[in-house]
Amino acid sequence: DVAILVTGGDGQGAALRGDYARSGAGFMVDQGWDGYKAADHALWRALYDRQSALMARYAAPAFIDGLKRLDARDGIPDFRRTSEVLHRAMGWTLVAVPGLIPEKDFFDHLAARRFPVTNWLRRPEEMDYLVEPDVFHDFFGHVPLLTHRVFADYLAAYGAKGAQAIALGGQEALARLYWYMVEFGLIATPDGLRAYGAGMLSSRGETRFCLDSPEPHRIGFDLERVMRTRYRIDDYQRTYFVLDSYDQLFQATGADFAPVYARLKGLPDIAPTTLLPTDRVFTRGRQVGCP
Ligand code: HBI
Ligand code: FE
Repeated sequence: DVAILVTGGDGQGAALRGDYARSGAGFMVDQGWDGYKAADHALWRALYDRQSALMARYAAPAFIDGLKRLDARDGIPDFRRTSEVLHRAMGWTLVAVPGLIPEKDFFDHLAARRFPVTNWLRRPEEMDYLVEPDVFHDFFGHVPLLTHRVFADYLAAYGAKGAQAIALGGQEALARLYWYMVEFGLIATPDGLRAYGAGMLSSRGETRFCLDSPEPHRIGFDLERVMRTRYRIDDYQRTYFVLDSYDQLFQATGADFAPVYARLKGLPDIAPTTLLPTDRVFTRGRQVGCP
């Protein structure tokens, strides 16, 4: 039964909410845009307004630019329309999926410049938090940066690395790279640190926490450091990694990861709260209340 399980980051699994029975190749489904109700669009606008109000202070300039270009405030966007805009800009399209899909299919979509977007919206009582990605997380969080040349190219290059990772036992390392640099990435700008990750920018609480809180570490990006660091899926992150530029991320994926995975096999994982002497520290977190 495909609906049962997709294994999350560090091995945690969960039952999934979407309708997987209707999905075809690559778990693609019809978005079913005509099926959204007025209440769904209203909830979208509430989420959108709440979140977009925070962006000027917290989000990276490239994210803010992309969000404006998507013109998605009025209601849950029709992916066919957004795909036209994205395809003209960067060669990406959006495909609807029922929710989390197996890693292999996920990587294949990214490599083909198709971004999988969940087609259902959370319930009103889940405004602040839900476990699985929904259309608000996937679209508001991820799609704006698909309008940015370098980041869009990075994400496709990332997807193209999936098959090798699966063959060499590097999935965990590759998944951590996604988690820290696509879901929860920070970037240094002339005005200070800014967030560009979908995980924090689709969450009202973590948008503020990731930049304002004295608790988490903020450490300069280093590919192998990121790949060795475990992460939490049930709470705000204890460490965020900081890019100097999206180019830095793209350059890092230019390397062959086979020797990287081989090296990582001999090295221990790093806990989410650990700071190493070799880290380039932007801020050292207090890590209060963390084991
Ligand atoms: N499926 N729809 C969806 N969205 C994701 O972000 C996603 C996924 N499947 C697997 C997956 N992410 C992770 O394993 C990534 O770390 C690769
Ligand atoms: Fe995501």
